[in-house]
Amino acid sequence: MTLDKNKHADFYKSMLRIRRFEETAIEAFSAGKIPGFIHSYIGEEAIASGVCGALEPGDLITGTHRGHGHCLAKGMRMDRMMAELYGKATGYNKGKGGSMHISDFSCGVLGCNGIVAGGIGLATGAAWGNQLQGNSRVVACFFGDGAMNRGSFHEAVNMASIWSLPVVYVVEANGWGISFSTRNAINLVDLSERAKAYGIPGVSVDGYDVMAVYEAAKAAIERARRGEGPSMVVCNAPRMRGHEEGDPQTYRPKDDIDKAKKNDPIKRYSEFLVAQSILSKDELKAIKQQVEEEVAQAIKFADESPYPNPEEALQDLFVEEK
Ligand SMILES: Cc1ncc(C[n+]2csc(CCOP(=O)(O)OP(=O)(O)O)c2C)c(N)n1
Repeated sequence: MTLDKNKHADFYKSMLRIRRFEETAIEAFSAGKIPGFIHSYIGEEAIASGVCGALEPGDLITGTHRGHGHCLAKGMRMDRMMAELYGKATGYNKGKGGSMHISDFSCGVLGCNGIVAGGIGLATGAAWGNQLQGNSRVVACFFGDGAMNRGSFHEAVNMASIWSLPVVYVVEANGWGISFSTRNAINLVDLSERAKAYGIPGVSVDGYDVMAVYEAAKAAIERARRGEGPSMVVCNAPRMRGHEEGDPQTYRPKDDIDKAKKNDPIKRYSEFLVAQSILSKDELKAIKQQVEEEVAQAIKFADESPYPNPEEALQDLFVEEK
């Protein structure tokens, strides 16, 4: 697939935005500015960037507990994202969602989710809603390889298949569910083989390769938009960091971590862009500069924003009784 230069620049910028957001959030977390947990998306940037790069603005996504990258790739603002992580009133969810529960319906982000596989039912329901409304929206549903073993995965994917729902199941196969290796949890080398059991197309791609992800996602999204039903795209992207910040990964061989880091998807992609004369080193530098400015502004915004008033603690949590 040949892509134009602007698309490559968009992919590079999207991946870098996610990487720099995560690195900066980790620093802020270590400095005690962010409560709770950080499950970083470092190493998985090509997945959200490739999939969201194939979606239309009106399409929908569901994220996971590792969801900052999903939100950024779908077009959410970095400053309000960072403020949400800080628990500030200016955050997307007024600081009440935090790192794992960010949503922005105006961007088509139906929500990240602290419940493993929690988004699969929501995405499938949203796809059913799209079908009933007769609109052409597609839902991309991100989840980890660990989530594939939950019952809701089976129920939702089966339902999407029999009703030909417009949803793409994107498996972020980083090889681990916390400290439990996927190899010990699923007796398959190629996880996309599971798709066969539901009678839907399944494909496995290199999840470090944004172009491969884009190509596979595009085919699946177009199929869904034509009304031909769901697909599964498994993106293999060995986890580059711990499950969460602070995880010492003592359960994992060191060379496994080193191998993942050596393959860094952003480094690989930038080397490819320069070697193929698609973007020059100066053009990459200019994109980096834009991202650095956005990150600096996001941190300043989060630092300077107020915390929500305690009196607002119970607002927006429950549906009002009529
Ligand atoms: C229903 C449920 N069970 C257990 C947990 C605890 N938990 C949080 S993340 C996680 C592992 C998830 O692995 P995977 O789906 O592969 O996503 P990854 O963290 O690798 O991105 C578990 C078991 C949870 N949050 N929700």
